Amino acid sequence: MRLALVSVLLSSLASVTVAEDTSKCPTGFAQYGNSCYWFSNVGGSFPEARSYCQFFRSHLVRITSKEEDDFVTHKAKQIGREFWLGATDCITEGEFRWEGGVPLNYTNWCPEQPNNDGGDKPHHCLMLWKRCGYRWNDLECDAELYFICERRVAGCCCSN
Ligand SMILES: [Ca+2]
Ligand SMILES: [Ca+2]
Repeated sequence: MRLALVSVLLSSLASVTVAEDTSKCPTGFAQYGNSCYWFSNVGGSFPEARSYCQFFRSHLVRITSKEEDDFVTHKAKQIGREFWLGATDCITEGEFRWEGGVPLNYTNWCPEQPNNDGGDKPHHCLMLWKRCGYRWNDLECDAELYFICERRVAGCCCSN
């Protein structure tokens, strides 16, 4: 992680610390279902985005249903930015998986994507593509995008 990112990360800590009230999500995270989501206000490469989410005890978002996709897309449209999602095809070309190795059972690819097409930089990382109505596209992983972190709501699912 670059030094600049670390300092941005630390300076934005105040906006993402865990709230002391009854909210099930940390301040700055939006709740939907059993998850909390943070739409970043800083950009970074895919690896930087992943580290950033880990720092906040979360992971890059995994979209596993049409309903969750609608929630994420609606917010992304409101904000008007493109975001990293938490999947790559780094292990096997063409086989996208969420971080942790989970296959993508729900997808919302832009037509003709994923195309892995980046000349000398192939596309291995998943993003919400504004030009395609915020449907999914694969992109070179060192592109700088905003990103979405997800974590379980507090007290959720502890028996699992
Ligand atoms: Ca690829
Ligand atoms: Ca692509």
